[in-house]
Amino acid sequence: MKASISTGLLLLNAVANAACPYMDGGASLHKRAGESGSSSGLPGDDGFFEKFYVKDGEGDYTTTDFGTPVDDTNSLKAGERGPTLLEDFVLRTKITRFDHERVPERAVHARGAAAHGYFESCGDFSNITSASFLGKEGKKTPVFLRFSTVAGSRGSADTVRDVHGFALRFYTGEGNYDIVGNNIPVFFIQDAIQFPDLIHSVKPSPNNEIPQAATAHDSAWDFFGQNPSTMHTLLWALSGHGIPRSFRHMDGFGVHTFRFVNDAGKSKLVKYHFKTKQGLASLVWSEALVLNGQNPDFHRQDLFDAIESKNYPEWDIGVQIMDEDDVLRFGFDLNDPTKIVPVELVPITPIGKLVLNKNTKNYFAETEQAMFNPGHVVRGIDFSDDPLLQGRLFSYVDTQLNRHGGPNFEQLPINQPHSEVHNNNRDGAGQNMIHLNTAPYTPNTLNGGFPKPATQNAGRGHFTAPARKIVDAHYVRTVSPTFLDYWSQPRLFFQSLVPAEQQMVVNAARFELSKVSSEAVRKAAVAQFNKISNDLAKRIAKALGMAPPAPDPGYYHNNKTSGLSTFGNPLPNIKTLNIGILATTTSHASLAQAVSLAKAFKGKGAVPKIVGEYITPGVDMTYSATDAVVFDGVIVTDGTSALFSMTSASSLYPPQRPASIVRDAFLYGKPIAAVGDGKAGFDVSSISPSQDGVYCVDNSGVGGLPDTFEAGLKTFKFVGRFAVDS
Ligand code: HDD
Repeated sequence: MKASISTGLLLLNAVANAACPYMDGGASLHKRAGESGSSSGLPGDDGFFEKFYVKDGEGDYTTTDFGTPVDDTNSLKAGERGPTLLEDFVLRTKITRFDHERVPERAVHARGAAAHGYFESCGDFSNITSASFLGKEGKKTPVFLRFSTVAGSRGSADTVRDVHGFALRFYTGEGNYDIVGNNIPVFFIQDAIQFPDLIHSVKPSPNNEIPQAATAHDSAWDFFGQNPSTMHTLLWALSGHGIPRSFRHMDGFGVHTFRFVNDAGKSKLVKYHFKTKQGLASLVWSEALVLNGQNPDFHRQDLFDAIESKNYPEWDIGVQIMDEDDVLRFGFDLNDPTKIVPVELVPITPIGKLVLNKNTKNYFAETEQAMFNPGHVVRGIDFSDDPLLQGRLFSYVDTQLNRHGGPNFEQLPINQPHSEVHNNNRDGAGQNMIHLNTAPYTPNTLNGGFPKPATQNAGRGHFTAPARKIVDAHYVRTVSPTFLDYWSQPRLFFQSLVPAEQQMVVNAARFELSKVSSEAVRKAAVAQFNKISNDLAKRIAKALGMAPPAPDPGYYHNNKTSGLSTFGNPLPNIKTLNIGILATTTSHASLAQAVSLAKAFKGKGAVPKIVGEYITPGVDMTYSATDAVVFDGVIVTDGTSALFSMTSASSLYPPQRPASIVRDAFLYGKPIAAVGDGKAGFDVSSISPSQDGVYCVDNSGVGGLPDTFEAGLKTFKFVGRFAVDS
């Protein structure tokens, strides 16, 4: 597309041009004559951005923002060596624009990455919801999904321990619908009024802004210890769910209970689940720590690369569907966001799949300016009385006003619905539309009565579920007694984990609490853990040098549920997994073997990288610049034994780097393999080839290695290597 910046033409063409959704009277403000607009041809891509907004910047001379062609590479000076003149509008406007490039980062979830894609409905669900995107089997709706961490600032590292945001927008034919969820199905608090307290406690200390993107400090644990509602989410965050392998390898949840409402006004309570089709996978903590330095962009890079290589991540979307009368039926309150509904009580009904198939083209315009809002709902969707959700409905609009300094943020390309907008909202900072209606009020006769209010029965308007009602009650500032069991479900979670992941929780709590300096805060936290499980509390207390607490069994039970452990199932395939193939540039045979193994793994959809001492044909990366953390499995080729000698250090890379890659991969639970004398890489760290996930073959057996190793990669983490408290 030729450059499309000349705003002077834009408006004139707009009125003459094709129908546009964004303006009274239906004329386009954005499409220019000669612009064809194009979609990528991918399913669900309606070409919205390309059609209306993409500017490629090629071919034209530089202009100012107001269209005057100028030279913006030299400032205007009084003589060649003289001072710059205040008159230089080119300099002043360029610098002013630069000074204003940043908008305030998100108050929470500042660090994130996003992609476009589509949702495909797997049925006609009009019997339970009138939401149009669920009205027909095979119906595709464009989506935008942003992943994030919560506590860190915009420049923080990806692999910190945190709850991860899963904010999904559907651009439906009847308006934008946002599910602003997380990868953990519960939340820390039950009332939005506590949100500033929660966030103040987890954010860095006000005096020195330490630590960044971490809860391993006194104030966070002070808050957790004093607010037992945090316990359930905290346990999830301390498990593998807090340090996912990638955004693609985590589930998403809507967290709150919502309502589906059909055309007739009949409603159901629903909870959303987004099940990753890549399989659940997690890092281990020591690995995550190294990754923070090795590649702080690890997760956003993974997402971007997967989509570029056409390995489009997918999630199955399902809902747990409950009747209005079920709200207190299960022994807890469905309006309490600290509770899951175990799948044994209510199974998940599939409603479709989500596919991400298109990267953003401009991080700021799309990812940074995306303004999600749980209050973006469409006909067929309604809220619940969850007090956390109710408060969020205020907060998200308010925060966008702060970030964008005015009320017109919904007009930004990424925020615009792909359906028509008609209303009498007017003016404000950054208004893009030229509204032609001179009767911007309702009711009116001068504009034929338009736009008219849309209702349940006219104009397919959004409507509140008729079944919603308030009970006859007094105003209170208190917690509902139906919200007060804070410990049964964290116990259910802990008991549903495999022992190795339970140990991860214990170790994570030990790590975090060891960094807490206040003894009182540590004691309060252990007391809360003890209400969940005496075993858990004793194991944590041990590392903190505290006496083992006596059981506090008020909420102890023996129940378990399924599907909660990150280590429950092998991955479905090895596509996009990174394999480090260690070779040496001193041996042709080693490199040739590496190349042939790489070919075999590429055939399986994996991403092999050949590592050598220096860059030469065949070598992808050097020992000086890589580490075990960037690989999901490591293979050592034959002919490399000299690399592992403890006495012959090479100046080409940090001391013993090849040996530490093999050793660390083993310690992080990854599959490792050696061919021929590459076994020296195991011997130097006393790694026994008889262990699970450790493969040794001679040169004659190298042909079968890809298949064997594939099975190891699917297992992903060999948790038998991790010590568990006896
Ligand atoms: Fe929130 C952003 C998820 C409770 C106030 N939240 C934000 C994002 C996600 C969530 C994924 C990032 C959206 C994006 O990618 O742009 N938040 C949740 C979940 C919650 C939750 C799952 C509980 C179930 N949030 C919550 C409460 C409040 C907020 C109770 C305030 C009362 N959240 C915000 C915010 C943010 C935000 C300050 C920051 C930037 C933004 O909204 O757009 O308004």
